[in-house]
Amino acid sequence: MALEAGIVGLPSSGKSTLFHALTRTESHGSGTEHVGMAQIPDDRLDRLAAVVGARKVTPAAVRVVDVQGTGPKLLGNLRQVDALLVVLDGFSGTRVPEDDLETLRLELLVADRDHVERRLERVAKQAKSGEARLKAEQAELERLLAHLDAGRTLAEWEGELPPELEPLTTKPLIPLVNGAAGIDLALEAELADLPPEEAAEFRGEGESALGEVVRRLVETLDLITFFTAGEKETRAWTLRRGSTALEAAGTVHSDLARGFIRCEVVRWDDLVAAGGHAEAARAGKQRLEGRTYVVEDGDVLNVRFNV
Ligand SMILES: Nc1nc2c(ncn2[C@@H]2O[C@H](COP(=O)(O)OP(=O)(O)OP(=O)(O)O)[C@@H](O)[C@H]2O)c(=O)[nH]1
Ligand SMILES: [Mg+2]
Repeated sequence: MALEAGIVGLPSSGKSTLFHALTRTESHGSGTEHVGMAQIPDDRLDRLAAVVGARKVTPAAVRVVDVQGTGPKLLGNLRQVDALLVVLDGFSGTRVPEDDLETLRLELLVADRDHVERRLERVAKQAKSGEARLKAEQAELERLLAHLDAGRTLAEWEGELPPELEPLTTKPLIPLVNGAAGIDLALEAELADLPPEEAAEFRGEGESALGEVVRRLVETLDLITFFTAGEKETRAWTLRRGSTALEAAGTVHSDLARGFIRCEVVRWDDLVAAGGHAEAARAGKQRLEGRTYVVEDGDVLNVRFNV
């Protein structure tokens, strides 16, 4: 399952424009939620693909969700995302981005408070049965509500939060000022519609502003990239830092995790320098690792499996 980022912001701040720029798909229409994939640019991938003569090249991607508007109910659609991209209007000249960020933090707080209150109502009803577990959850939710009503966030709660709660205020926030002082989303959305070569020509040397957004997202989620480099397909994958070879295998396919035997590992630059898998092996650059091996950024993995 790909990691997921939700886009939030005040009305007309440029949320759908960011969604379009990131995913190159439109976010219009009647639905309350649009989902797309944002590719993670990575120079290493093309160099690997060239060396192994890959027929297909697939970048890693993060899922992006654009919800229409704000308010507790709509923000509730974002309870399962891993991080929030906050779009702030810095282009119209009528807003103060720092103030809007504070407003948005408050909205998230209110959404979490409503969520806790609704859950408390439900659990309190069920707890009338006298079941100890429900009584305990009711008491915990009452303490949480008091904490929130004192103007504090769930991130400031000491101790464990009930796992079912899926709070918004504990998610990492990535603020983006939309405008000349930050990222010009209207321009990025236009560039996203151009063929990649033309967009690159327009940009010249500098890193794409959008690339910067994706980089911040990857950093915030603490992700690393590993590769699979085959002739049929060469592909980049993301993984939480500290994950094992077994978890990496599961990211590629559940069969690879189920039937995991061993894993050949070569660093991407060693593979490129050697000029191919066989050459890298002959040069002693390839090693065999087991399921508990902690995958490093830039590793090329070939999982040996048996199902
Ligand atoms: N000049 C300028 N206009 C922008 C920029 N970003 C967005 N806009 C315009 O602002 C308007 C709102 O942009 P959207 O991306 O639809 O904003 P939104 O946050 O999705 O709006 P809602 O979903 O209605 O809350 C559109 O007319 C955009 O063309 C920008 O960077 N510069
Ligand atoms: Mg929108």
